[in-house]
Amino acid sequence: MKDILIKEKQLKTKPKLKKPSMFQVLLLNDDYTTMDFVIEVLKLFFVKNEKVAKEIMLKIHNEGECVCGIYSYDIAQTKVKQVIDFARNNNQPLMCILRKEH
Ligand code: TYC
Repeated sequence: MKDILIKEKQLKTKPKLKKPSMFQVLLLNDDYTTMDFVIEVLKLFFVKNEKVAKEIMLKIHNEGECVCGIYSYDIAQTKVKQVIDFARNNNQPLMCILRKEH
């Protein structure tokens, strides 16, 4: 009995360490943002080289969206804000969203 009680206590006090959720940052296609602008965004905010940036831009253009990076919540949220601010300051309607990974 004593053993069982000790086991229960150990179970109850066992630290529950959950891995932090990760968040995908996606760019969405639209009809107006220029291809060159999207390539620039991918180089500036997602650290892609010219070749990879062009491939990702074309994937978004053809398929509607693409995951451009995966980060913890705070960094993902900051990326979304930085990209949207940069796009609006340059009169581009580009959309950037965050999606929780499962
Ligand atoms: N579809 C745009 C065009 O034809 C290009 C584009 C690509 C826009 C990717 C947004 O996330 C985007 N000019």
